[in-house]
Amino acid sequence: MNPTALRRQIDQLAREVGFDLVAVTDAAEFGDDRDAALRRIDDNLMDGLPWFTKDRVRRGASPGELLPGARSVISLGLNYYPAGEDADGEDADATPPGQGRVARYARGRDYHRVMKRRMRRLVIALSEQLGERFAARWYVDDGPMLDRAAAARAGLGWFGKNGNILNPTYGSWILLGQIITNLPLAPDTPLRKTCGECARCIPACPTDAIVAPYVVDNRRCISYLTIEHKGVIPRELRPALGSWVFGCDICQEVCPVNRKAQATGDPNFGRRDLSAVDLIDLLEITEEKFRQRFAGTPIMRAKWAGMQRNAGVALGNLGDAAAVPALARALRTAVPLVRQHVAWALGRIGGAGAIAALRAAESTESDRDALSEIRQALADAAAYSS
Ligand code: B12
Ligand code: SF4
Ligand code: SF4
Repeated sequence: MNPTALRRQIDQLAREVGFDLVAVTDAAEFGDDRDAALRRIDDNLMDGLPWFTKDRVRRGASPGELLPGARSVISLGLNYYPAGEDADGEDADATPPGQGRVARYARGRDYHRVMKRRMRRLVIALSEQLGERFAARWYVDDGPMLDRAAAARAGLGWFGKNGNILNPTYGSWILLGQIITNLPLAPDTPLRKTCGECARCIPACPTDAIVAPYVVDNRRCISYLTIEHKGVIPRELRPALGSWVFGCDICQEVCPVNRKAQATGDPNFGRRDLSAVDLIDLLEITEEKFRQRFAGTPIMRAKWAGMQRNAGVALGNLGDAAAVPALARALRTAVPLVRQHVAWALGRIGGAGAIAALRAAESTESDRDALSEIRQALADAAAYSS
């Protein structure tokens, strides 16, 4: 098959198995991206992700090391923008009171599984059509490759100043993956588009995590804090989390390129029951019910206690006294990590009920860190009410 026909075949098969975007780059090293990622590690901006090592970056930047004989990288994009949403700026997803927000990519099935299955089908279908086997390895997110770097060089989109890859049709609401192969494919050219003068996403970030254009400080990003981070959320960052309980979409919601985003027709994404989650239910959910409710979704990654912790912080931020009885119950019964955050929430809400719950817990709390949070929360509550 000649290279043009082969390329057309790949485009068609990729769409048949369920991808929205396909672009190709060669298998040369991603030298500039490797260096940028190594610098990011040196600057401590990837702290908190112990698996994101220099060795991993070096290996991932070199397709030939991941697949001996690699000639091409097929970059694939999957649109996950939920149907039924008005893609018109920040108000696209007004969350009802008492509800926590879940990032759009997580409102459905775990995309790693969805995309890897499709990539496998694509490789099998292609080898059937070619009548021969070829070498291929595929990665989605959890592999060592820099997924965005591959997408940018293949021309699937351009790097936005919020770090995300933007596509002219789908904006940044796309998940990325790539197939490295020994097939010699004609590469596409990178897009010439840029963000231009726009910089809206940078001041919009509530935790100031976008420390410079294209540079996100992992430790400040709400996505890290609510999903990957398993410990205590720094007190000074908690107010900025707002009602996000899993991930964060703010730097994408404010992006003008995303105004034109098209909704996906893919039933794996856009579960309405996950767009807003009742915070008190989430705080009080049992581990068994948590597993039943969120099985197969990315939310499982934050784990039961992580999501209870996040619910506690979000309830503190909402500041509604109606949450005090549930927070007080959690202060007596939840695991220490959650007790720490619900103590903070009670301190923020304040009032007689919250103070009484904190005082009662102060005399029985056995965990040193939780006790310290309870005492700080009592001081906070006193300061707010004076
Ligand atoms: C670690 C990680 C995170 C971390 C750290 C984020 C980060 N900025 O690196 C955390 C947990 C915070 C995170 C958050 C999110 N993530 Co994430 N994450 C990853 C992961 C696993 C690695 C990213 C990585 O290598 N970072 C290292 C840095 C160095 O890479 P980079 O940020 O892309 O930086 C490049 C640019 O800065 C560029 N560059 C440097 N200087 C300059 C200068 C100019 C002028 C230009 C143009 C470019 C440029 O070079 C760097 C290297 O290529 C990838 C999957 C993968 N294997 O690649 C997913 C991935 C990046 N995440 C993804 C998503 C969806 C998200 C969230 C939107 C989820 C959410 N809604 O909560 C947020 C977005 C946060 C943000 N604004 O970036 C998608 C992005 C899809 C897209 N359209 O871009 C990916 C690709 C997963 C996937 N396979 O789809 N993520
Ligand atoms: S995902 Fe949220 S916290 Fe992270 S950089 Fe974007 S706006 Fe900031
Ligand atoms: S908000 Fe503006 S600067 Fe940020 S990614 Fe979108 S276009 Fe680029």
